[in-house]
Amino acid sequence: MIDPAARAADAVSETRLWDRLMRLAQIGAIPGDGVNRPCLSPGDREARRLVMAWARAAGATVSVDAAANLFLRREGADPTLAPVLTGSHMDSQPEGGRFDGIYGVLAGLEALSALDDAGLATQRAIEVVAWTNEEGGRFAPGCMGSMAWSGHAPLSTWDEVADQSGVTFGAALAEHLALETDLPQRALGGRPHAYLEAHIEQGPLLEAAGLDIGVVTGIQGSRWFSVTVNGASAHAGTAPVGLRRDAVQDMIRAINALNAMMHDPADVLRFTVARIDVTPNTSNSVAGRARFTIDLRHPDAAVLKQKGDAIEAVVRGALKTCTAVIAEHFTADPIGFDPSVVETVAQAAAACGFSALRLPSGAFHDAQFLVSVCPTGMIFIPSRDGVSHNPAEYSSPRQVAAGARVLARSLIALAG
Ligand code: HGY
Ligand code: MN
Ligand code: MN
Repeated sequence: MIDPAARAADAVSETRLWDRLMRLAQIGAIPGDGVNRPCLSPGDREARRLVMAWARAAGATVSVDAAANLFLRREGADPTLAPVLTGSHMDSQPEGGRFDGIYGVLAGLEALSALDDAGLATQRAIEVVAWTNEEGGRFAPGCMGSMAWSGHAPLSTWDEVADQSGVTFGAALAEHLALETDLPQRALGGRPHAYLEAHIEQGPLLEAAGLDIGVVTGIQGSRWFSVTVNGASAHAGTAPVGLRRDAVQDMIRAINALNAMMHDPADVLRFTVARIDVTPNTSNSVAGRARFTIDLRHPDAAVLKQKGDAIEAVVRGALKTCTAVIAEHFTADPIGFDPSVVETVAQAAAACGFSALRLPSGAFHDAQFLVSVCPTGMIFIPSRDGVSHNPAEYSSPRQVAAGARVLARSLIALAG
């Protein structure tokens, strides 16, 4: 009698998983094999309906909560036991790839289908979740669905957060939920037995080392800020430079001062300014306002605190003629995953005959907010050239299947 976990891993179908990934990649496809599928958009809803259809065909039940987190549930033998949760997110960056997030949802669904194909029952139910707005691309910050679900912040926190067209998160969520009233509703929150998320590494380490699987040990911390520099718009031809309150020039001074403060010779600290909005944003009006975002990351909580807390003073010290408003929008502390879940993943990878490396995650994930709710872990598969948040993001059919095999084995171990 072959060990059930081995049967589950063997029943994972590389073809079925790859075909589903490529089918989802058609929803919101952009040139260069990329995807633009913002959360709570028509494309997001189309993708969800497709995944729900596949889940129902595999005998799973579907439900959604007040944050539009989507759950696909496969019953266990004992309904009184807390379920094992797996999954990730379905929303993408505006110029994202075909694997970030959606891979973890489809790998979870593939594990359910593999259990069915192998004729296996588990003691605990297994639920695959698609968290709302992990990316924070359309509505900042990210991880709103998992933060609301885990009690990290109330859902109403982000009601007034607007996207670039002025639509608020609250309005987009209400519109979305009204289009999914045919789905069973469930309460926001829960206490699963464990949570395990499969995801692409989004970095170069596994590929560089020629390894199959990442046994993720934790996630570095992240802090998101916005800086709004307020000056006065003026005529580009007539206003003397000496009398201007030029928000763009002061923004540049502030960013240069921050670059100096954030410089890390060891290249561990991650400081990114990647979104800039200028008003009135015309070539012949001196900018009255300039807003830029800060994405700050580090594995050491003390460094993250020290550098993040210093931002306001450094910005204010750099300004010449303008004022500034600095706000923090997202704080995710560095976390370590549960050693028992990490070990479960390591043993599953070994049992599958895959080479593996223990490593922390440079990217944040919904798993960061599950750590406070239940024993949590992650599985990585390699990313070609370490590229992600870019249409060129790629993992091979063999790699996506390997991650799903390790996930299937791990879920069997966790769900009994
Ligand atoms: O930004 C991140 O780390 C994640 O990929 N959204
Ligand atoms: Mn992701
Ligand atoms: Mn991402």
